[in-house]
Parts: sequence; C-alpha cells; structure tokens
Amino acid sequence: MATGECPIKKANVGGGGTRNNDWWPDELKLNILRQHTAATNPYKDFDYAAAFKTLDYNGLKKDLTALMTDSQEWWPADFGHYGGLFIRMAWHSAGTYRVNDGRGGGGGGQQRFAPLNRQVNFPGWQWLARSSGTFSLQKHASGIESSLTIDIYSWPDNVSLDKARRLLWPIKQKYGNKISWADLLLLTGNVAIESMGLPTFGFAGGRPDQWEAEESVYWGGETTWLGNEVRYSEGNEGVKGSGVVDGDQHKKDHTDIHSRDLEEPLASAHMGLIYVNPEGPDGVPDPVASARDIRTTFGRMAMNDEETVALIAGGHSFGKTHGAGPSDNVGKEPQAAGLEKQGLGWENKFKSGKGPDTITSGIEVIWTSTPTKWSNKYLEYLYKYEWELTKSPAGANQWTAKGAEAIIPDAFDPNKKHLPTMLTSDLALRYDPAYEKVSRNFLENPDKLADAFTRAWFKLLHRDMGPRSRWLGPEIPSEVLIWEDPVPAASHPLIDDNDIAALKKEILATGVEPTKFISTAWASASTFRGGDKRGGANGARIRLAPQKDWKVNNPKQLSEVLSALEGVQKKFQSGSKKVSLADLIVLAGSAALEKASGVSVPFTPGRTDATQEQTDTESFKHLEPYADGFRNYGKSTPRVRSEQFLVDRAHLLTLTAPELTVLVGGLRALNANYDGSSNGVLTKRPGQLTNDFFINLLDSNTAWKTTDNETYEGTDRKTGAKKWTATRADLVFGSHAELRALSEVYGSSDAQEKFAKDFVAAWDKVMNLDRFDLA
Ligand code: HEB
Repeated sequence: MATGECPIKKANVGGGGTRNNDWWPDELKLNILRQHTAATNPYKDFDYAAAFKTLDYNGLKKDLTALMTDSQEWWPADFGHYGGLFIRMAWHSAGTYRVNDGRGGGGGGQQRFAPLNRQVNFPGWQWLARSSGTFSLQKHASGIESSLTIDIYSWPDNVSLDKARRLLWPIKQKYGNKISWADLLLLTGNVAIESMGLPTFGFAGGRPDQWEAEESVYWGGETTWLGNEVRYSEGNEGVKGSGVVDGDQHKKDHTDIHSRDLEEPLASAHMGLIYVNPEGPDGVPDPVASARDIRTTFGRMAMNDEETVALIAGGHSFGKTHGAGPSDNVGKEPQAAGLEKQGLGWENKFKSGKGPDTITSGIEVIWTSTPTKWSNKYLEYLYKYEWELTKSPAGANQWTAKGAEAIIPDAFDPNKKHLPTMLTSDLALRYDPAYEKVSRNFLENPDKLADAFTRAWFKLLHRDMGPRSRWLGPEIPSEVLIWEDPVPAASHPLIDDNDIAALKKEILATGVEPTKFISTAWASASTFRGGDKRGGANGARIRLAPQKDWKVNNPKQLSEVLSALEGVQKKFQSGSKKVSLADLIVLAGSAALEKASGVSVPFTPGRTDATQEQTDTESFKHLEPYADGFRNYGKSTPRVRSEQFLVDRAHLLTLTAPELTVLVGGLRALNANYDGSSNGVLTKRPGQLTNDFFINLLDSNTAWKTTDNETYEGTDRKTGAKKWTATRADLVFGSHAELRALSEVYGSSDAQEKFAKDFVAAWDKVMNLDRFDLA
C-alpha cells in the first residue's frame, strides 16, 4: 500500500468506502449508545464476579511477584525489575479518569484498545518536533503524505506499555476469565509497589472487561498528537460552564501558560497525554507554570494538592524514564504498525532498540539511587540539590543536579553511574509554594508520604468502581473512604408487598400532583453515571447539598415533594417499621406512574439514606447536569447542541437509543419538564402515559418554525393555528433519521401497549442503576 492512501476509505469490502460519518461529520451520533453489547462480548451471560470468586488470588499475586524480576530477552527489565514499568502501566490505565463526566479510568481495561492511539486522520498537517522548547505546528505543503509522518514525532503517553501488557500475557493466559485485563493491569501495579517494599492500602477486583474501544470519551478537539490549541482556546466555559453564547469572549491565548483555562471535561494538557507535558507546559521548562497545569489536571482526576504531591513523589520513587536517543528512531504506534508487529508498536531503530537503548518519552531521567526500592530519596534529592536545565540525548528538556556526585546506578551497566536528574514537572513539587508546603512535610515525615501515597494510589485505582458492593477479593480495606460516596447499610427489615401497597396509597393521598413525584424520582435516580458509577437514587442525596439546590431539580417543587414524603415516612414509622426516604422517592415515582399508565410498575426496596457528612459536596458538584433533555433543561452552547447533551446523558445513564426514545416520549406525555413548561408536551391529556408525543410529532399536518434554533413553534399547516411548542431535544426525534425510525415504532397504532411496557422497563432500569447490592 502506498503511503498516504487511507486504506479504510479505499477498501471496497469490509466496511470500507466513504461513510455517513465522512459525509456528515456533524450529524448527531448514536453510536455511543450501542457499545459493549452482547455482540462485542465473547462471553455469553458471563458473571465476572462469580468467576473472580474462584480465582486463586494469592497464587496470582505470587506469579506477578515472580514476573517482576523475570527479565525477558525481548524486553529486558531496567535494574532487573519491571516494577517501574508496571506502575506506570497501572497509573496510565487509571489516570485517564476525569471527575467532570466520570469517564475514563481503568474500569474496562480500555488501555488494550488504546483510545489515545487512534490514527490521526487529518491530512496536510505535520507535527513538527520540539524546537527551542516549544511545540510548533506547521501546515505541510505536500498534503496527505505528511499525515503519515506524524507518528514519528508523536509522543503518546502509552509508549512501551504495549510491552508491559505483553509481558503479562502468560499470566493472563494462565488465569483466563477469572481475572479481567482491567483488574490485572491495576493489580499488577499494586503488586509492583509491594514487591519493591511498600505495603499498599489494599486492592479490590471487580472490573469486567470491555471488548472494543470506548467511543464516548471526549479526548479533545485537536487533530494532531500533543496539540492543545483547542482545549485552551475554549477554556472552562467553552463546553459546559455557564453556557455563554459568545464563545469568543472566552478565547484565551493557549500559549499563555500561566493563566490558561483547560476546557471541561478534559483532564490533560495535550492531546495524547494523560496528564501534563513532563518538560513543562507546551515544552517550556518552567516548574511553576508546570505546577499550574498539574493542579488542573490532577484536580480533574479528583486529587487535591496533598494527594497529587504524594502520587508524583511516590510514583517517581521508582523506575526511570527512557530517551536513549533521538525520538525519530521510534516507529509507528500499535494501531498503525504492520501486521507482522502483532499489535506491538513504537519499534525503535536506535541500536538494540530495547534495554539501554529504549526510547519512550525521549527524556532520560533516573530519580533515585534505589529505583527498585521504596524510599524517601526522591524528595531528599529534590531538596538537596540545585537543578540545572539540561537536555536528554533525544534533546528533551530535563534537569540535572548541580555539583552532585554520580550516585545513580545505570539500568544495565553495573560500572556506570549517573548524576541525579528530574523532570520539569518534578521540580514543580518544590517551586510551587503550595506544593512545597506539602512536599517538605513529606520530606521530613517519610511515614506521612507512605501513608498519603498508598491512600492516593488506592483512590486512583478504585475511584471509578462505584459502591463497595461491586468490590471483590481478600484485600478490600475495612476503612470506608468519603470518595466512595458511602450509604449506610440497611439496619431494618425491608418493607414487604403489603407495606408497599399501603405506602403507595398514602403517597397518592398527600395531594401533591403525581407528576411531581415522577419528576423527583427522575431527578434522584438520573444523576447516575455509568463511567464511575456515582450518583443514583440510593442515599437520597437529592435532599442534601448540593443537589437539593440545583436549578435542574426545581428546588421549590422538590422541597414540596420531599416534605410530603417525609410526612408519609413519619406516619409509617410511628409503627414498628421503617422506610428510607430514598426508597420512598422511587416508590412515589412508581405510584404516580402506575396511576398515569394503568400498568404495574416494579419496585425493589433496600435503599438507605446517606447523611450530609457522608456526602462530599465539592465532588458531588460534578454530577450537576449542564443540560438534561429528558427534562427539557438547558440549551445548546456554541459547540454543543442540546440534542448532543441529551445523547451524552443517555450514555451516562447506560441507555440504548430505543430506551432514550421511549423515555423522552413518555416523560413528555407525563408532563415532567423540570419547570413545568409545555415544550414537547405534545398531547391533549398531559399527565397520562400515552404515545401521543410520537403521534403528534410525526403528524405531517404540523409545520415547525424557529427564531433562535433552540425552541420551536408548531402550527397547523391548513389553519395556521398554533398547536405546540418544542425544543431541539423534542424535535430531534422527528428530524434525525434513526431516532425518527424509533419514533415511528412508538407512534404506530399498534404501539400503545409496547410503548407503555418499554417505558416502564426503561424507567425501572434508571431507578435501579445504582443497585449493585441486588446483583
Ligand atoms: Fe511518571 C515514568 C512523567 C506522574 C509513576 N513519568 C514517567 C516518565 C515520564 C513521566 C515522562 C517516563 C516514561 C518513560 O519511560 O520514558 N509522571 C510524569 C508526569 C507526571 C507523572 C509529567 C505528572 C506530573 N508518574 C506520575 C504518577 C505516578 C508515576 C502520579 C504514579 C503514582 N512514572 C511513574 C513510574 C515511572 C514513570 C513508576 C517509571 C516507569 C519505568 O520505570 O519504566
């Protein structure tokens, strides 16, 4: 194949050819709603938790420990120990997590599919190597050919981790489906730390593998590796934030490394990196500016200053960086490498291409004199020496200790010694005043570093696992941590069917308009996000700060509903029985829905109520929706249309496109808009569960008009009489071809029964998304 030809578009079989996505790149994409289905998964009806319980966990750990020092000819271990490499592998697996949307993280073993390895498909641009400390982009005159040279200069963060995973294969092979890749990548990092002398805080398994690259994660709008021209020009407010219409007002010069704002939901400073540029922002070796980027990116990973310093100082107590020679020796990433490479990439032409000649980041740093043993030496050296800017053999910026002796061992040659070295991002821990406070404290109190590092490491690996009921294995720590969003265990017998029937009656007798119960149940349950499994109805956190004050929850209406339900709760508990408000909120939704539909709605009790102390208000702020099309809340931003927010939310709720469709249609008929508006309530009998939304939406006698591309007016084609109003989140179901096809299903004359059944099933799914305790 000649270079420069895009093989996918050329092929006339196998899904080749120019696709809808090429013709209409801006079309609303539903593909993220049909990922990780049975069609991708080789295990049918596989219960990973059950398989994990039969795992010889200690045997596995023993094998992993032995692997650490079992250096292989094809990829020799530095210092005879793979520990550093495996820690970096685990850290990069977990470190893609970001708080804003709960996506990323190590929960699905996505590193196998390397989302950050996607092929660059933007011809005509060439990534030019670092010149004078800054990155530069240049349009390449020869057009398409240059796109294939990009990978030569690319510096995607996962270089060499393909080797780490391949080293693990014999062990994965041995234990088969009893240990997922997702769990194994992280556990291996844990075992690496333990094998180098630091007991960890614990480990929990329970992450079933995914089998295809996750498409839902926004990694940035740049089309070149290491670019960052979009993420900083859009700033915090570009995507979510306040949703201001004037995007330009927020344009910031991304080269202003001291004040730039990273757009949400991103947590990395460059396309293709997991965190920040180790050489400093945009390659500029400025430790204080580096601290600024680190604070932003680690903050987006849910880490505060103390956790951040502990993670970096702890992590870089181990291992080394790799930049034996110029980076242009490094070949294509796995995604672009030839079949004969068998999924390995970044082949290195420099000398032996491995061991002492390895090129990964292009930086050549070894932090401590004992890189395979836990110690406090990273911080000792950081403060003991003054640092001088030098270049790696590959020409990257790094720092060398002034006037130091050569006390650092070589990774392969016992007769060679090196000077202590650091990354610009390491110096940030000393030269940023806030980081300095923390790191000096750790310097003087090695025990505190060990404690803070092992805790932060545990959080890093488990942040996206959701409630404890998902955690598996013999090493689960007993201490409950605030970031788990804990809910109390149920301390009372569950309500039975008789209680449920009686409570439903009580609820409907409160005089509160039933639709409000439906809105509140939705508001409570729909905070769930599939990525990190936070949110949901359990805990009844909707009655606590910050959720009770969210605009989308209509605080006035919410407090009316909650106080009515508290009344029901009190009355019920005057007997010997107990019911949680969390259960009552969902039950009230069911009761109202039954009344509106005539169909019976399932209910599973067992939720409990969390306290405000068990609720990290800061971290719960990230769950507030900027827009929620299910409730017709929020609107487009200059970059994101309302319907894209709607699909994004459907994805967070792990809904399929048919579930999305039936829920929106049903919620509109039920009159459940957040503010009671009639947008999209395309029915003459609001409050009843009918398929009227679809019937009226598909009625060709209505003509729709808009003045602002956000709200629309529907008039009778013949008489001109005003019939309806609607939003983008309504009309997309008639406009988008696939959503229209689904709307036609529910708008057909034979569909009322199917519609009600499907709505109730989807509703029940949302109500129970966080009930991992039921499995
Ligand atoms: Fe790190 C390595 C950067 C954080 C752990 N690091 C590394 C390197 C670099 C870096 C560049 C090299 C690579 C090669 O091989 O070449 N980091 C960095 C940055 C940051 C970090 C920039 C932020 C600031 N780390 C981190 C953390 C951790 C770590 C957090 C954990 C915890 N690393 C690490 C390790 C290593 C590294 C262990 C080693 C590896 C080996 O040895 O191989």
